[in-house]
Amino acid sequence: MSANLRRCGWLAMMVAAMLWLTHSRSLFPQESASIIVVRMTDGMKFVPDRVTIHVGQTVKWVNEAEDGGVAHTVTTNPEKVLDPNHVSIPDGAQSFDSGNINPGRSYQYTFRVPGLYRYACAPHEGTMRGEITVEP
Ligand SMILES: [Cu+2]
Repeated sequence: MSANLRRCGWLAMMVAAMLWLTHSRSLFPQESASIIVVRMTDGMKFVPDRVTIHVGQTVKWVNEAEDGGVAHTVTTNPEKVLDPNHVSIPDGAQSFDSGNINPGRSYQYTFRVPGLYRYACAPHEGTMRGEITVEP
């Protein structure tokens, strides 16, 4: 085999590899694109507290407190909060409740039913509330 042919084969392999890379990225869109992060801060807030997503997208709540900090929850369950008017879910959806999310931990939920979700952190519902609008 001549040196030219060998170089040609190497080039073809490089082109194939690059094509595969660009193609596979479009076949498997990066997960981060569909996961929205909401921080749970030491200031007892959800940041951002209003998020708009589409059906099938996932919201991940992250407790950014250091070790020894407070636990938070994410709940749409009216039985988990003092004031049931602080939470609501659209018709056809099921309520969810994270339970305690300790410092450094997270909780995620994938929204399948469109509509407005109003949620709260049960221990801090006075200041810690948020909304997720899920578009079809
Ligand atoms: Cu909290």
